[in-house]
Amino acid sequence: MKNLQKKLGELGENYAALIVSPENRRYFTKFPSSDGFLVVNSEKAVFITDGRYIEAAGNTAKDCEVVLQKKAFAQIAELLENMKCGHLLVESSRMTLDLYNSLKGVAKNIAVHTDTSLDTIINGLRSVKTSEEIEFIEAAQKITDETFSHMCNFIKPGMTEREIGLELDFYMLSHGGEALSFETIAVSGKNTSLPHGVPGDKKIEKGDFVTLDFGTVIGGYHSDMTRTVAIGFATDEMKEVYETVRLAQENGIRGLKAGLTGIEGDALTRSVITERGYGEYFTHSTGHGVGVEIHEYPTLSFSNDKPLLPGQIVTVEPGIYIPGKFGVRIEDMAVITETGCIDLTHSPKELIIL
Ligand SMILES: [Mn+2]
Repeated sequence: MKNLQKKLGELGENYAALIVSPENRRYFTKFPSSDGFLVVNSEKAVFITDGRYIEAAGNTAKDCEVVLQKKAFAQIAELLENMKCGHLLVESSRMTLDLYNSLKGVAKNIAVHTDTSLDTIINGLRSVKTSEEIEFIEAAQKITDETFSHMCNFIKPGMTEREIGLELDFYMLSHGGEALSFETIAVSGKNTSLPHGVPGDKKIEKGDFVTLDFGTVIGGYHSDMTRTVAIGFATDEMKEVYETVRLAQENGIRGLKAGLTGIEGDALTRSVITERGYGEYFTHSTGHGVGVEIHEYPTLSFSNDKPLLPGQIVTVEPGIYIPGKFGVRIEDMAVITETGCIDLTHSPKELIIL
Protein backbone atom coordinates (compact mmCIF):
# COMPACT_ATOMS: atom_id res chain seq x y z
CA MET A 1 0.00 0.00 0.00
CA LYS A 2 2.80 2.38 0.91
CA ASN A 3 4.49 1.71 -2.44
CA LEU A 4 1.27 2.43 -4.32
CA GLN A 5 0.77 5.62 -2.32
CA LYS A 6 4.31 6.70 -3.15
CA LYS A 7 3.73 6.10 -6.87
CA LEU A 8 0.48 8.09 -6.77
CA GLY A 9 2.24 10.93 -4.95
CA GLU A 10 4.88 11.02 -7.69
CA LEU A 11 2.14 11.57 -10.29
CA GLY A 12 0.82 14.61 -8.40
CA GLU A 13 -0.89 15.44 -5.14
CA ASN A 14 -4.37 15.41 -6.66
CA TYR A 15 -4.01 11.86 -8.04
CA ALA A 16 -5.95 8.93 -6.58
CA ALA A 17 -6.72 5.34 -7.58
CA LEU A 18 -9.93 3.32 -7.40
CA ILE A 19 -9.34 -0.42 -7.04
CA VAL A 20 -12.28 -2.72 -7.70
CA SER A 21 -10.76 -6.12 -8.46
CA PRO A 22 -10.69 -8.83 -5.75
CA GLU A 23 -7.04 -9.72 -6.46
CA ASN A 24 -5.79 -6.14 -6.16
CA ARG A 25 -7.95 -5.41 -3.12
CA ARG A 26 -6.50 -8.50 -1.50
CA TYR A 27 -2.95 -7.65 -2.54
CA PHE A 28 -3.04 -4.18 -0.99
CA THR A 29 -5.19 -4.84 2.11
CA LYS A 30 -4.13 -8.48 2.72
CA PHE A 31 -7.87 -9.10 3.17
CA PRO A 32 -9.78 -11.42 0.82
CA SER A 33 -13.27 -10.29 -0.20
CA SER A 34 -15.57 -10.84 -3.14
CA ASP A 35 -16.86 -7.25 -3.23
CA GLY A 36 -15.67 -3.82 -2.19
CA PHE A 37 -13.81 -0.70 -3.26
CA LEU A 38 -10.42 0.61 -2.32
CA VAL A 39 -9.85 4.36 -2.71
CA VAL A 40 -6.21 5.38 -2.36
CA ASN A 41 -4.18 8.57 -2.65
CA SER A 42 -0.70 9.44 -1.39
CA GLU A 43 -2.01 10.17 2.13
CA LYS A 44 -4.89 7.85 2.69
CA ALA A 45 -6.38 4.46 1.82
CA VAL A 46 -10.04 3.66 2.44
CA PHE A 47 -11.53 0.20 1.99
CA ILE A 48 -15.32 0.28 1.51
CA THR A 49 -16.81 -3.13 2.23
CA ASP A 50 -20.27 -4.51 2.96
CA GLY A 51 -21.84 -6.07 6.03
CA ARG A 52 -20.58 -9.57 5.21
CA TYR A 53 -16.98 -8.49 5.63
CA ILE A 54 -17.04 -5.40 7.82
CA GLU A 55 -16.14 -7.05 11.14
CA ALA A 56 -13.39 -9.27 9.76
CA ALA A 57 -12.00 -6.45 7.62
CA GLY A 58 -11.94 -4.12 10.62
CA ASN A 59 -9.87 -6.73 12.48
CA THR A 60 -7.45 -7.80 9.79
CA ALA A 61 -7.30 -5.50 6.73
CA LYS A 62 -3.88 -3.81 6.64
CA ASP A 63 -2.80 -0.24 5.93
CA CYS A 64 -6.30 1.16 5.33
CA GLU A 65 -9.38 2.62 7.02
CA VAL A 66 -12.34 0.28 6.79
CA VAL A 67 -15.74 1.84 6.04
CA LEU A 68 -19.16 0.14 5.83
CA GLN A 69 -20.59 0.22 2.33
CA LYS A 70 -23.96 1.99 2.00
CA LYS A 71 -24.29 3.75 -1.34
CA ALA A 72 -20.89 2.86 -2.72
CA PHE A 73 -20.55 5.42 -5.48
CA ALA A 74 -21.88 8.29 -3.36
CA GLN A 75 -19.27 7.31 -0.74
CA ILE A 76 -16.54 7.10 -3.37
CA ALA A 77 -17.50 10.56 -4.68
CA GLU A 78 -17.38 12.03 -1.20
CA LEU A 79 -13.98 10.49 -0.49
CA LEU A 80 -12.57 11.79 -3.75
CA GLU A 81 -13.88 15.25 -2.97
CA ASN A 82 -12.27 15.16 0.49
CA MET A 83 -9.02 14.04 -1.14
CA LYS A 84 -9.30 17.00 -3.54
CA CYS A 85 -8.88 14.45 -6.30
CA GLY A 86 -8.54 15.85 -9.82
CA HIS A 87 -7.20 12.69 -11.51
CA LEU A 88 -8.47 9.21 -10.82
CA LEU A 89 -6.70 6.11 -12.11
CA VAL A 90 -8.77 2.97 -12.61
CA GLU A 91 -7.87 -0.64 -13.44
CA SER A 92 -8.32 -0.66 -17.21
CA SER A 93 -8.03 -4.44 -17.49
CA ARG A 94 -10.39 -5.17 -14.60
CA MET A 95 -13.06 -2.51 -14.20
CA THR A 96 -16.35 -3.41 -15.87
CA LEU A 97 -18.22 -0.90 -18.00
CA ASP A 98 -21.06 -0.99 -15.44
CA LEU A 99 -18.73 0.18 -12.69
CA TYR A 100 -17.14 2.74 -15.00
CA ASN A 101 -20.54 4.17 -15.91
CA SER A 102 -21.53 4.39 -12.23
CA LEU A 103 -18.26 6.15 -11.50
CA LYS A 104 -18.71 8.62 -14.37
CA GLY A 105 -22.15 9.41 -12.97
CA VAL A 106 -20.65 10.71 -9.71
CA ALA A 107 -17.10 11.80 -10.61
CA LYS A 108 -18.21 14.85 -12.54
CA ASN A 109 -15.18 17.14 -12.16
CA ILE A 110 -12.53 14.45 -12.11
CA ALA A 111 -10.41 13.22 -15.02
CA VAL A 112 -10.84 9.44 -14.97
CA HIS A 113 -7.75 7.83 -16.54
CA THR A 114 -8.83 4.68 -18.36
CA ASP A 115 -5.42 3.99 -19.90
CA THR A 116 -3.09 1.26 -18.59
CA SER A 117 -1.17 3.50 -16.17
CA LEU A 118 -2.66 2.07 -12.96
CA ASP A 119 -2.38 -1.51 -14.19
CA THR A 120 1.25 -0.91 -15.13
CA ILE A 121 2.02 0.46 -11.65
CA ILE A 122 0.21 -2.39 -9.89
CA ASN A 123 1.64 -5.13 -12.14
CA GLY A 124 5.12 -3.79 -11.42
CA LEU A 125 4.56 -3.74 -7.65
CA ARG A 126 2.92 -7.16 -7.57
CA SER A 127 5.56 -8.81 -9.71
CA VAL A 128 8.41 -8.25 -7.22
CA LYS A 129 7.74 -10.46 -4.23
CA THR A 130 8.56 -9.77 -0.60
CA SER A 131 10.17 -12.53 1.45
CA GLU A 132 6.76 -13.20 3.05
CA GLU A 133 5.15 -13.65 -0.36
CA ILE A 134 7.96 -15.99 -1.45
CA GLU A 135 7.43 -18.05 1.71
CA PHE A 136 3.72 -18.47 0.91
CA ILE A 137 4.54 -19.61 -2.62
CA GLU A 138 7.23 -21.99 -1.35
CA ALA A 139 4.72 -23.46 1.11
CA ALA A 140 2.17 -23.93 -1.67
CA GLN A 141 4.80 -25.49 -3.92
CA LYS A 142 5.92 -27.85 -1.14
CA ILE A 143 2.40 -29.32 -1.00
CA THR A 144 2.39 -29.48 -4.79
CA ASP A 145 5.70 -31.38 -4.90
CA GLU A 146 4.45 -33.81 -2.22
CA THR A 147 1.29 -34.32 -4.26
CA PHE A 148 3.35 -35.26 -7.32
CA SER A 149 5.30 -37.83 -5.39
CA HIS A 150 2.01 -39.26 -4.03
CA MET A 151 0.63 -39.41 -7.58
CA CYS A 152 3.64 -41.43 -8.76
CA ASN A 153 2.53 -44.16 -6.36
CA PHE A 154 -1.17 -43.70 -7.08
CA ILE A 155 -1.44 -43.74 -10.88
CA LYS A 156 -2.17 -47.20 -12.36
CA PRO A 157 -3.27 -48.35 -15.80
CA GLY A 158 -7.07 -48.59 -16.00
CA MET A 159 -7.76 -45.45 -13.96
CA THR A 160 -9.48 -42.61 -15.78
CA GLU A 161 -8.04 -39.12 -16.21
CA ARG A 162 -10.87 -37.80 -14.03
CA GLU A 163 -9.98 -40.17 -11.18
CA ILE A 164 -6.39 -38.96 -11.36
CA GLY A 165 -7.47 -35.30 -11.45
CA LEU A 166 -9.74 -35.79 -8.44
CA GLU A 167 -6.96 -37.49 -6.47
CA LEU A 168 -4.62 -34.58 -7.22
CA ASP A 169 -7.24 -32.11 -5.97
CA PHE A 170 -8.10 -34.16 -2.89
CA TYR A 171 -4.48 -34.64 -1.92
CA MET A 172 -3.58 -30.95 -2.25
CA LEU A 173 -6.68 -29.77 -0.36
CA SER A 174 -6.34 -32.37 2.40
CA HIS A 175 -2.67 -31.50 2.96
CA GLY A 176 -3.15 -27.81 3.73
CA GLY A 177 -3.98 -26.26 0.36
CA GLU A 178 -6.55 -23.45 0.71
CA ALA A 179 -7.83 -23.79 -2.83
CA LEU A 180 -6.83 -25.11 -6.22
CA SER A 181 -4.67 -22.73 -8.26
CA PHE A 182 -6.79 -23.54 -11.33
CA GLU A 183 -8.75 -26.47 -12.74
CA THR A 184 -6.30 -29.34 -12.53
CA ILE A 185 -5.09 -30.80 -15.81
CA ALA A 186 -4.66 -34.59 -15.92
CA VAL A 187 -4.54 -35.89 -19.47
CA SER A 188 -3.16 -39.03 -21.07
CA GLY A 189 -2.17 -40.59 -24.39
CA LYS A 190 -3.27 -38.53 -27.40
CA ASN A 191 -4.89 -35.98 -25.09
CA THR A 192 -1.44 -34.87 -23.92
CA SER A 193 -1.04 -33.01 -27.20
CA LEU A 194 -3.65 -30.53 -25.88
CA PRO A 195 -1.67 -28.11 -23.67
CA HIS A 196 -4.79 -27.31 -21.61
CA GLY A 197 -6.81 -30.49 -22.07
CA VAL A 198 -9.64 -31.33 -19.65
CA PRO A 199 -9.57 -34.63 -17.71
CA GLY A 200 -12.15 -37.01 -19.17
CA ASP A 201 -13.26 -40.63 -18.98
CA LYS A 202 -10.30 -41.96 -20.96
CA LYS A 203 -8.53 -44.78 -19.13
CA ILE A 204 -4.76 -44.71 -18.63
CA GLU A 205 -3.03 -47.34 -20.79
CA LYS A 206 0.49 -48.72 -21.03
CA GLY A 207 2.55 -46.65 -23.45
CA ASP A 208 0.69 -43.44 -22.56
CA PHE A 209 2.23 -40.22 -21.46
CA VAL A 210 0.29 -38.65 -18.57
CA THR A 211 0.61 -34.89 -18.09
CA LEU A 212 -0.30 -33.41 -14.71
CA ASP A 213 -0.51 -29.58 -14.39
CA PHE A 214 -1.69 -28.47 -10.97
CA GLY A 215 -1.15 -26.20 -8.03
CA THR A 216 -2.59 -24.96 -4.76
CA VAL A 217 -2.90 -21.77 -2.73
CA ILE A 218 -1.37 -20.73 0.61
CA GLY A 219 -1.97 -17.28 2.10
CA GLY A 220 -3.64 -16.28 -1.15
CA TYR A 221 -0.52 -17.16 -3.20
CA HIS A 222 -0.46 -19.78 -5.94
CA SER A 223 1.80 -22.63 -6.95
CA ASP A 224 1.99 -24.12 -10.43
CA MET A 225 3.84 -27.17 -11.68
CA THR A 226 3.66 -29.66 -14.53
CA ARG A 227 5.21 -33.08 -14.94
CA THR A 228 4.75 -35.64 -17.69
CA VAL A 229 5.25 -39.33 -16.82
CA ALA A 230 5.09 -42.45 -18.98
CA ILE A 231 3.01 -45.52 -18.11
CA GLY A 232 4.61 -48.95 -18.53
CA PHE A 233 7.06 -48.01 -21.27
CA ALA A 234 8.08 -45.15 -23.56
CA THR A 235 8.92 -45.45 -27.26
CA ASP A 236 12.18 -43.99 -28.62
CA GLU A 237 10.22 -41.07 -30.05
CA MET A 238 8.58 -40.39 -26.67
CA LYS A 239 12.01 -40.48 -25.01
CA GLU A 240 13.49 -38.14 -27.63
CA VAL A 241 10.67 -35.59 -27.20
CA TYR A 242 10.79 -35.85 -23.42
CA GLU A 243 14.55 -35.33 -23.38
CA THR A 244 14.22 -32.28 -25.63
CA VAL A 245 11.69 -30.67 -23.27
CA ARG A 246 13.83 -31.52 -20.24
CA LEU A 247 16.97 -29.99 -21.78
CA ALA A 248 14.98 -26.89 -22.78
CA GLN A 249 13.47 -26.52 -19.30
CA GLU A 250 16.85 -26.97 -17.61
CA ASN A 251 18.45 -24.47 -19.98
CA GLY A 252 15.72 -22.01 -18.97
CA ILE A 253 16.39 -22.50 -15.26
CA ARG A 254 20.16 -22.29 -15.77
CA GLY A 255 20.00 -19.12 -17.84
CA LEU A 256 17.30 -16.99 -16.21
CA LYS A 257 18.50 -13.95 -14.31
CA ALA A 258 17.64 -10.33 -13.66
CA GLY A 259 18.23 -8.05 -16.63
CA LEU A 260 17.17 -10.51 -19.32
CA THR A 261 14.00 -9.43 -21.10
CA GLY A 262 10.93 -11.65 -21.24
CA ILE A 263 11.82 -12.30 -24.89
CA GLU A 264 15.32 -13.45 -23.92
CA GLY A 265 13.90 -15.63 -21.13
CA ASP A 266 11.57 -17.28 -23.63
CA ALA A 267 14.45 -17.88 -26.06
CA LEU A 268 16.37 -19.88 -23.42
CA THR A 269 13.92 -22.76 -23.75
CA ARG A 270 12.69 -22.18 -27.30
CA SER A 271 16.17 -22.25 -28.83
CA VAL A 272 16.81 -25.78 -27.50
CA ILE A 273 13.49 -27.07 -28.86
CA THR A 274 13.96 -25.35 -32.21
CA GLU A 275 17.53 -26.64 -32.62
CA ARG A 276 16.27 -30.18 -32.14
CA GLY A 277 13.62 -29.71 -34.81
CA TYR A 278 10.48 -29.41 -32.70
CA GLY A 279 10.05 -25.62 -32.80
CA GLU A 280 6.68 -25.73 -34.56
CA TYR A 281 5.28 -27.92 -31.78
CA PHE A 282 6.10 -25.50 -28.94
CA THR A 283 2.92 -23.50 -29.32
CA HIS A 284 2.81 -21.31 -26.21
CA SER A 285 5.11 -18.98 -24.34
CA THR A 286 7.76 -20.20 -21.89
CA GLY A 287 6.28 -18.84 -18.67
CA HIS A 288 4.30 -16.36 -16.63
CA GLY A 289 4.46 -14.55 -13.33
CA VAL A 290 2.65 -16.15 -10.37
CA GLY A 291 1.37 -14.52 -7.18
CA VAL A 292 -2.10 -13.58 -5.90
CA GLU A 293 -3.16 -14.68 -9.37
CA ILE A 294 -2.05 -17.77 -11.23
CA HIS A 295 -1.13 -15.74 -14.31
CA GLU A 296 0.33 -12.31 -13.77
CA TYR A 297 3.07 -9.99 -14.96
CA PRO A 298 5.77 -10.68 -16.19
CA THR A 299 5.60 -13.21 -18.99
CA LEU A 300 8.52 -15.02 -20.59
CA SER A 301 7.27 -14.50 -24.13
CA PHE A 302 7.90 -12.78 -27.45
CA SER A 303 5.65 -9.91 -26.33
CA ASN A 304 7.55 -8.88 -23.17
CA ASP A 305 10.55 -6.69 -23.96
CA LYS A 306 10.92 -5.53 -20.32
CA PRO A 307 13.85 -6.68 -18.19
CA LEU A 308 13.27 -9.23 -15.43
CA LEU A 309 13.81 -7.94 -11.89
CA PRO A 310 15.19 -9.65 -8.77
CA GLY A 311 12.31 -11.02 -6.67
CA GLN A 312 9.98 -11.73 -9.56
CA ILE A 313 8.57 -15.26 -9.65
CA VAL A 314 7.95 -16.87 -13.02
CA THR A 315 7.16 -20.31 -14.33
CA VAL A 316 9.48 -22.04 -16.80
CA GLU A 317 7.27 -24.43 -18.74
CA PRO A 318 8.33 -25.39 -22.25
CA GLY A 319 6.36 -28.10 -24.02
CA ILE A 320 6.16 -30.05 -27.27
CA TYR A 321 2.71 -31.04 -28.54
CA ILE A 322 2.47 -33.28 -31.60
CA PRO A 323 -1.18 -33.29 -32.72
CA GLY A 324 -2.81 -36.73 -32.75
CA LYS A 325 0.23 -38.29 -31.05
CA PHE A 326 1.30 -36.96 -27.67
CA GLY A 327 2.72 -33.99 -25.81
CA VAL A 328 5.19 -33.29 -23.02
CA ARG A 329 5.48 -30.30 -20.68
CA ILE A 330 7.74 -29.73 -17.67
CA GLU A 331 7.05 -26.70 -15.45
CA ASP A 332 8.84 -25.28 -12.42
CA MET A 333 8.51 -21.95 -10.63
CA ALA A 334 11.60 -19.86 -10.00
CA VAL A 335 12.53 -16.64 -8.19
CA ILE A 336 14.69 -14.30 -10.27
CA THR A 337 17.89 -13.09 -8.59
CA GLU A 338 20.71 -10.74 -9.68
CA THR A 339 22.89 -13.65 -10.75
CA GLY A 340 20.45 -16.41 -11.68
CA CYS A 341 17.26 -17.87 -10.30
CA ILE A 342 16.16 -20.11 -7.44
CA ASP A 343 14.08 -23.08 -8.52
CA LEU A 344 11.14 -23.47 -6.11
CA THR A 345 10.08 -26.82 -7.58
CA HIS A 346 11.93 -29.86 -6.29
CA SER A 347 10.28 -32.78 -8.11
CA PRO A 348 12.56 -34.82 -10.40
CA LYS A 349 12.69 -34.05 -14.11
CA GLU A 350 14.18 -37.29 -15.48
CA LEU A 351 11.60 -39.37 -17.34
CA ILE A 352 9.64 -41.37 -14.78
CA ILE A 353 8.06 -44.58 -16.12
CA LEU A 354 5.31 -45.84 -13.80
MN1 LIG B 1 1.78 -22.39 -15.59
